Amino acid sequence: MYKEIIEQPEVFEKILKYKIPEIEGIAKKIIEKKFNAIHYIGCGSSYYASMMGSFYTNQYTNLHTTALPSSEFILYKPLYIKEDSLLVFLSRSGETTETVEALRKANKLGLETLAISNEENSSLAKEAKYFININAGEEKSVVMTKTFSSLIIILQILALKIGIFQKIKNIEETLNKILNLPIYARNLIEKEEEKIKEIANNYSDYKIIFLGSGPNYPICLESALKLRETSYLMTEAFHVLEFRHGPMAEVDKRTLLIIIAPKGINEKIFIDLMKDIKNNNGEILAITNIEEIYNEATISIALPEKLLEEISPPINIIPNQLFVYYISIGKGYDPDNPRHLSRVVKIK
Ligand code: F1P
Repeated sequence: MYKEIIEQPEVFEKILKYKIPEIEGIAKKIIEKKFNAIHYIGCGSSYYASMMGSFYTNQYTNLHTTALPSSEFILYKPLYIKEDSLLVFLSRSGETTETVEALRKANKLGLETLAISNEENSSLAKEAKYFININAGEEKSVVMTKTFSSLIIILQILALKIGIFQKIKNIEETLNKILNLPIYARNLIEKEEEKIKEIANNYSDYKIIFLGSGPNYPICLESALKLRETSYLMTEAFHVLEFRHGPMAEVDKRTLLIIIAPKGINEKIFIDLMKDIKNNNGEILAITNIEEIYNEATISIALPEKLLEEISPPINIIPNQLFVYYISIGKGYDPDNPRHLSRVVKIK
């Protein structure tokens, strides 16, 4: 896991250097086929990646879109998913039982399918009509790190390319900003890793809750899943303002709220909430490049100065991956091989 977290800058670099034409080719096909909707489907981290795919599709295209766990698609296929929909199946392994079954169900129904996986010889890759290889390199750890961040970069580029073909205004510039992700990832790891390790040691016995908005909400869910997988801790993730609608009652002096706050967010909403959390004796770890938020938090991790919300998710996940890694190590666990979990979840 550690090696895979640390090598993300190089992996991002390779993806951005080699994969954009392939992604554009798929976007072109999606336009030619005149789909009205794209539905993203996956399990676990790949389901959270589906939520990201759906978010970007909402932001950059005029296609209808949803994200579904694979099992829900199998058990309760929504009526709105029909011939004018493209179904996108996401999976690191390409072999997760529910995702493969969901793909087979879609094929049986005569629906159009695209698989995005890190395994080009997997069932998903072979059985879907279209395929994009994540090409993140081998990921040995049971828990997903570099494959997840690489997958969400691909999903953002795919949605952008579709939107550009659809002549959606003011989105072309975002592609150029994405090209800076490797530098941002490298800077963050170099500058903040030691501090993250120290914070993990200090807060490993706290109740930990992740908060974020927009594209960073699935990042909070993914961060919470990483913490559960590697340290067996109960944790939660919420949309920023949803936290006031009940969960606030849980806050006490042993609660750490991890708030993802890159430039571009609604700062006032975040700062007001942070003040309320502090009044309720909670502690706050801000992952931010906004000075006021950095100073308002109990403790902060600095995001690269120019990083904006829109392209920030693959960067924001990195401090949380390191944080949960160091908590797990500190507790004497093996984060690469969580108990009760296998690399590929297969159900008989
Ligand atoms: C999905 C998944 C991961 C989880 C673990 C087991 O796998 O549930 O999210 O961390 O590795 O598998 P996949 O379908 O993306 O291979």
